[in-house]
Amino acid sequence: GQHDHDVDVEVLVIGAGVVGIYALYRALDAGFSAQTLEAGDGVGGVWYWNRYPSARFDSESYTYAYIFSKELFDEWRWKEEFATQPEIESYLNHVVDRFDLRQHIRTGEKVVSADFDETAHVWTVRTAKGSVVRARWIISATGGLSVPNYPDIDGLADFQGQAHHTGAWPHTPVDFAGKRVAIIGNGPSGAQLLPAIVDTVAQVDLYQRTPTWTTPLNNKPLTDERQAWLSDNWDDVVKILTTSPTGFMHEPAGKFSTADSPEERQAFYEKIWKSPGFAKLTSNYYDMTTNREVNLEFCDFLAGKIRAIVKDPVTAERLIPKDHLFGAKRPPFVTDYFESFNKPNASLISLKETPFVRVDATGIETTEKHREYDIIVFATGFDFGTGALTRMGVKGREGLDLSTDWEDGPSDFAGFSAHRLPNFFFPGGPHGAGGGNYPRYSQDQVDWITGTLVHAREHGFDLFEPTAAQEDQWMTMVETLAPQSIFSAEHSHYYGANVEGKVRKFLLNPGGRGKLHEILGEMTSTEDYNGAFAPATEPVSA
Ligand code: NA7
Repeated sequence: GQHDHDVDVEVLVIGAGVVGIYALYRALDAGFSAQTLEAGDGVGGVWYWNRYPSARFDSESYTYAYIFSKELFDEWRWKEEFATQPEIESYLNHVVDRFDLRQHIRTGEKVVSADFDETAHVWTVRTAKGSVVRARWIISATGGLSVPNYPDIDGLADFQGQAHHTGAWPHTPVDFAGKRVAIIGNGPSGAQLLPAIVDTVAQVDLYQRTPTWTTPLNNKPLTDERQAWLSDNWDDVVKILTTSPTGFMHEPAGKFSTADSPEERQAFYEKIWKSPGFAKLTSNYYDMTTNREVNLEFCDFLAGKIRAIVKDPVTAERLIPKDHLFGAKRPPFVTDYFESFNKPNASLISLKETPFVRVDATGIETTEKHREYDIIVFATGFDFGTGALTRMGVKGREGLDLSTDWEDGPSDFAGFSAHRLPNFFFPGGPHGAGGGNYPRYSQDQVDWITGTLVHAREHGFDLFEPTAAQEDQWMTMVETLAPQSIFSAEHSHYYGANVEGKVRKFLLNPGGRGKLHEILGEMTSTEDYNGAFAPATEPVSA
């Protein structure tokens, strides 16, 4: 290939999670010299850090996993429809070795600054350890859910027991046996952890701020028949996963709620309750998320299920959401969540009724009383979308500084690039994921990004930067369609609401795959991507 003498490496990938591993694979496969810097001491990203008991997929294992290689699919056998973290971490390590990527990945290297040389068109990246890498292109696959969010409670630092965040879980397994445990937060992480430890601990209290429409995951072993079917129908599987609006394989309902009588609707809801994972959204009535009446009817059905499962009526009422419709917040899909509250050693504490007063050396005090704990678990989520990018010391053109320029919310193009941020891509970034299967959205982005780098090489461009007009077009789409997104509840991490002091702006792509490809298609209609590419300052080849 060509040699670029100004740089150490043509493509620098930051992060070796699901998206970063794929970006590295694609860049090398396209013939670029490439390297990855990863903050953790191992690969896996989310699946490296979130090692709490029973952390698992709630997308089907084979729809979340890579689909670029049928050989990879055929060689790897998932144990369950929804795999647990240790299996996922093994898989990602397997992929890294299988495609000979490990030699290109430097772990334990946390990026602390990235500066762009506007004359040479080169990024200089520095790490906490003092490593320096000069690269033409950066693909920052630093994750949407990678910076843990902690609650702001008085006295947090005074606690003398163990305290762990689900998203920064220690490598030495935490011994829960006989312990008094507090779990703060009831999103997917807190909801997964509770049933996993309830039979081991002496006592577990789950501190809930906002109830969620949690439904059963309906996990099961991945059968030989299913594996064989997936393999035999691989081309169709790939087609569905790369074209369906959500990136899932669930059968659509094929009907609106109005097609069924009230009795038929109840029977349909029973079927939905028993369906796997996200099928409760993707296989539900077409108008479930747009028709308030039918959504309220489904919420009544779910509330009935909660009342039937949870024996203590006060706890049951506390667990039923009153402030948002089904699907408006990203719902957790978890086995035995509500059932856990029937155990004599588990209780639910409503922070709406009895807020935190303070944490002290021995435990947590609410307005109701003080409770002693050995372990406090923060299942309090992440600084979603922008958290990692704004903490990495990224400085673009004309003084662009992500740490301050995005204080009022991120401004970007296609959820992976930005005006005044040349040659810098961030797949899986803010406005990246739509309402669907995260890796499938990120795959679209990585394929487009690496395709664009090939285009640049072929046409002698060494500078890519979306124009202000292109960014405006994208951001107008985001702002216009945000109110129509299914994840429209403003009290959610998709609006930054879980992070104290964070501006409330919608952080997903509300236009989904359709709008993404439409807007990218407009950009790529000319050789210079309608002004996004500038000609190379000097010949790229030696
Ligand atoms: P989530 O889904 O952001 O959930 C965080 C939970 O923590 C949620 O219940 C929050 O309540 C709660 N929380 C956050 N801050 C506080 C404070 N200060 N006090 C009390 N409770 C608090 O994070 P997860 O890790 O569960 O899931 C992240 C992603 O993983 C998820 O989207 C899937 O992609 C899988 P709130 O609702 O804000 O009132």
